[in-house]
Amino acid sequence: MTADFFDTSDVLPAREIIAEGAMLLRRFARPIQHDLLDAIACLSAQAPFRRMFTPGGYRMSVAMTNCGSLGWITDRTGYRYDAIDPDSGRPWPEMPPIFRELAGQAAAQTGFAGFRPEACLVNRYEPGTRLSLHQDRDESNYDAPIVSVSLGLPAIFLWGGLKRADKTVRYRLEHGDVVVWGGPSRLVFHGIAPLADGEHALLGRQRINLTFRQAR
Ligand code: MD3
Ligand code: FE
Repeated sequence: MTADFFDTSDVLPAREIIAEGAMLLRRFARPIQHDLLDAIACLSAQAPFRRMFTPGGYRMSVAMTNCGSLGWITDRTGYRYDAIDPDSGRPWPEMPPIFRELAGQAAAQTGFAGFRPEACLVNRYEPGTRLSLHQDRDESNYDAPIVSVSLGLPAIFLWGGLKRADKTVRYRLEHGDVVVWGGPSRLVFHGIAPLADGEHALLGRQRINLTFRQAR
């Protein structure tokens, strides 16, 4: 088994620090990947992915849905959290217990005990899809972190500063990676570079990202 001497995949640091308050747990979600994908199939059958419009009139290239008691939406009138899916007129699907547990465990591991997200935004990327640089500031409570889970094709995550013009650093986020964004990192500008084409063994030509939020 000499080849294994240089295989560091099982000795990666538990937490990689991106910035103060931003911690990457590589592959953290992999043990429950199948449960996560089953739950995403179930919730997106009830609340299908859709491309929403921004207040500026552009249609986003990312397709989105939500689960939990609140969901993030955007339309011509603005960005907000709402208990009702505007496409169906019904509440968003309930947050699957496995989602809640994953988010809570990741937050606890990185020093944010008692994380109770009521919203989970589910983003779907296909090759070419991007998310331009933005801040997440529609939540009323910036003391709580945001927990993100990457599934499927890898993405280049752009990590900026507190001003839009600050230079960005690139991180590759892969299947199963979980990042907790809190403290001084909570209001940092960030985005996703256009998704490169590829084929993922479980998800095919797509990337799905979950973001767990305490919206109020
Ligand atoms: C840093 N999503 O939904 S996840 C978003 O991959 C969003 O779909 C991206 O940005 C995605 O708003 C990036 C990483 C992420 C999420 C929220 C953050 C990083 C963050 C909030 C504050 C700081
Ligand atoms: Fe964001």
